[in-house]
Amino acid sequence: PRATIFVRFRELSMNIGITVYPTYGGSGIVGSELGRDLADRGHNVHFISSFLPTRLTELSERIHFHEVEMMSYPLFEHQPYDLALATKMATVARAEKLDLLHVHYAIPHSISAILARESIKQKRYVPVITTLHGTDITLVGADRSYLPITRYGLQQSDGVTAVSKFLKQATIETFDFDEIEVIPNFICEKHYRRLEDSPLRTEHSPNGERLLVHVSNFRAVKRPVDCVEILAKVRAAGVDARLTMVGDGPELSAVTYRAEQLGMNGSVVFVGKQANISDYLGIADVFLLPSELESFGLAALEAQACEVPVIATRIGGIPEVVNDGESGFLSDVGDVDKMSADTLHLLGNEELRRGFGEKGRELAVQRYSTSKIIPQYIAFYEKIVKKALAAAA
Ligand code: GMT
Repeated sequence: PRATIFVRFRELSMNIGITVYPTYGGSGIVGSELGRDLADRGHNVHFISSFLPTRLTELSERIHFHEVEMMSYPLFEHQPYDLALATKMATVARAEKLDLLHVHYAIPHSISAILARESIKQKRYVPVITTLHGTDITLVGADRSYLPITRYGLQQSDGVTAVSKFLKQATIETFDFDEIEVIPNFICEKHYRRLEDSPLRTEHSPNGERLLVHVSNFRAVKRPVDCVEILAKVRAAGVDARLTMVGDGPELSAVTYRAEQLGMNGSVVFVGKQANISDYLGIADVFLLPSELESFGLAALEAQACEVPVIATRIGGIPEVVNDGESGFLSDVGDVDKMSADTLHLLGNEELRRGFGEKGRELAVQRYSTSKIIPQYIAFYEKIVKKALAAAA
């Protein structure tokens, strides 16, 4: 029998399945915030994941959560999460009459979604949209062990988006696949803004010290140790500065060790994972993002929205987000001399620093506000659902 596709009319709401890594990561944040915004616009959003995504603190009439259940069996050395996810996706797609499945991060989510789609297509064809975020292409996907299956996931998805032009180009080069629409990440400009007179600022700069902030998941690719090197050079130049580091991850012990070696212990504060990153960005003087790889650099966008100049590396998608010499300064990876000199330049000229902050907010709101980006996703959904309908007719 021919596949049946259930399409709603343009003016009606869609039933959208979203899968993310629910942990502390950019793709999880983007997928969760996209779902929340879609629900605010009247769509029904069904998150399908191993647990409730971090940023999704509340469910509502239009936001639903379906937990992937895992059967534990002694024969399995590793539990087959991908299969449990595919099963859950298929079950939810039928029960909730999903119009599409939108997965964030290719591995394994796109493969599970394709499996789910294929397993139920005689009853209902549910198009799969894959959004590429970064290491799903540049590290994990490019690794020999995952490359063929990642390519298959791209080819078999009904639609593919990437969060930056850089990532689209990287996907073309690695996978020889170019049917990709670039839809950049976004910010809610009401949530991300400068916080004047916040008690947190007094807590983190008790004696009026200048405040550097870093936010990441402390993986090696983020080079968080460079932040401590920059702080040490800034302080050695006679500027009374402190560094607040938000997040947690495998590099944390290397950072604390280096801070101790450099005698910076008293000037660095580690606050761990935080639900509200804007509380910290909103009080910063300068934001540090010395990453080795960054397909977009969501934290840099969030900092700019909070009027904070960004000191970052000239890699991946960062130059698409940060205007070098206007909203921040970019350097080569590992060039902590230049990054600290740029930080000192900004801290030494308040008018310049504030000007960079204002420019960053202007860029963030003009290019990346939810009101600009979410409609691009909705238009893409409509295009893909229509295409799938036409193919089945
Ligand atoms: O690719 C990763 O490292 C993980 C991923 C995530 O899920 O946190 O981060 C990527 O996606 C973010 C959201 O689109 C981007 O802002 C990050 O730049 C990107 N990270 C890298 O490319 C290293």
